[in-house]
Amino acid sequence: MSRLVVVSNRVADLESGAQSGGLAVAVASMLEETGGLWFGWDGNIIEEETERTPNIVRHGRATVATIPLSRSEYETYYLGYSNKVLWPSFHYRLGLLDYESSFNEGYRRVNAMIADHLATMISPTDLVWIHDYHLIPLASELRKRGVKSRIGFFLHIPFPPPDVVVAVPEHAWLIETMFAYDVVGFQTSSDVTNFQRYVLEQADGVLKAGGQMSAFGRTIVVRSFPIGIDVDAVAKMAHTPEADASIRLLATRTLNRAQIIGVDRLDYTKGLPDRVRAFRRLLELYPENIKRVILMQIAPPTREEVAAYVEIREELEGLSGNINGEFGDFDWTPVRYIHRAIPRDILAALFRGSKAGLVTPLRDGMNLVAKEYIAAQDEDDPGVLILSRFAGAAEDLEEALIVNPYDMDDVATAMQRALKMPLQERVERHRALLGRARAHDVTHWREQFLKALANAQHRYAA
Ligand code: ADQ
Repeated sequence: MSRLVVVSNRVADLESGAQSGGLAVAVASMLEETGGLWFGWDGNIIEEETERTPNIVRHGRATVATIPLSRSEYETYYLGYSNKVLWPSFHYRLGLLDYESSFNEGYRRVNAMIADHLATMISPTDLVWIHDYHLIPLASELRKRGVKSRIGFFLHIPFPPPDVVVAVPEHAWLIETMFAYDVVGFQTSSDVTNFQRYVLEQADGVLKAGGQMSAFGRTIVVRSFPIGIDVDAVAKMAHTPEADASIRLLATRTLNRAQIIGVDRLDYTKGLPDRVRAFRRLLELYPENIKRVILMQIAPPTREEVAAYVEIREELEGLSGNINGEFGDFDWTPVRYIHRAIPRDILAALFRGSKAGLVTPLRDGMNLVAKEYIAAQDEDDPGVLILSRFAGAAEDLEEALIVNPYDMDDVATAMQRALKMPLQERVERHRALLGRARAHDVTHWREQFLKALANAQHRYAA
């Protein structure tokens, strides 16, 4: 069997199990099962750009190799091109795009540096799986260094329509590098369509049978592979005696008020201010909820060195404070906002103890929180998932209450409907959603991708 080599910007700490990003959760569970090599940045920043050798640690069946970034690499590759250019624009937020040419230079340099290290660690029979927008050109750098293994790429964030992509500085170069892969995977069929349209319209490409595309003299497989979660692991965490105790305690502390929960990195793509505004609208349109409902928003900090993230935090805190000041009372705080990461088992218990899960991103590749909320529910008395039509998850999770996160009244009405929904309807919707979360779980995602990669025509074979 081929060895699996996974490359992602960050690697999770397999020892402590502390991982808050969706990608880290998915990759960690995969490597613990199959073994192999995981290569990425260790999260450290060194002041001088010196020669580095990867730090290699074995953890069970997995080997984890990490390197630090220099200050300038961090600022140009990570904060710059990845998070001030690709992240906003691929989430359709061109207004937040902030470009300097040094960003693209740093992005190229770091991908080349990673390829220098990795090329010596890869053998031709390895299956190499590269993840996400930080590392799009990595395969082309590896090919320049003679790597002939099968290499696949999975984009965890959306791929926008060509009209948006062409606004990305260096897009022509960037998209051409994607043709150095054997398989390019996206979260949803609309991401695939957007990519195909770009290649047809901007690169004179050709769409072929079996999801293949040709351009730049190369043919690659392009498909969607919707990512999922480990459903049983979340369900188990939500149903331990400790979880039961946490839920009872929560009910006592909140005087049995209905809780609506949101859990998201504090990112401007997640629609948090709009969500809080919609909660205010719920209280205005349906005042019977005053003193009866709580919005619990858990939003750990992320990328705080990018100005847009500081602004979104201030906006969210201002809005939550306003509602609490205006509607709250000595015995009721309408919005409870927690700005830190929470252990995954507590999160699962909180999901189970909440009447509704509010997942309303303005744009999201998939959104694993939606699937975790479903997995954590009591099958006999489940809560209701309210899901943005702009989350990749909405393509599959049809039985959720699908909303437009830009329309406060729409979201407020869905919250009211969720709070009032009869048991039978909740059970039926939940059963269907759980079936979907199971059918498209993390194992299915991984197996489908690796099967496509193993079966891809080996065009680089010596
Ligand atoms: P993210 O943008 O990080 O992921 P998401 O898919 O929701 O978004 O995953 C977040 C993960 O972090 C979930 O597993 C969640 O439980 C966890 N998490 C969030 N807040 C937490 C907290 N306070 N404490 C502990 N854990 C917390 C990116 C893309 C998504 C895509 C995933 C996977 O942006 O669209 O679904 O990758 O591909």
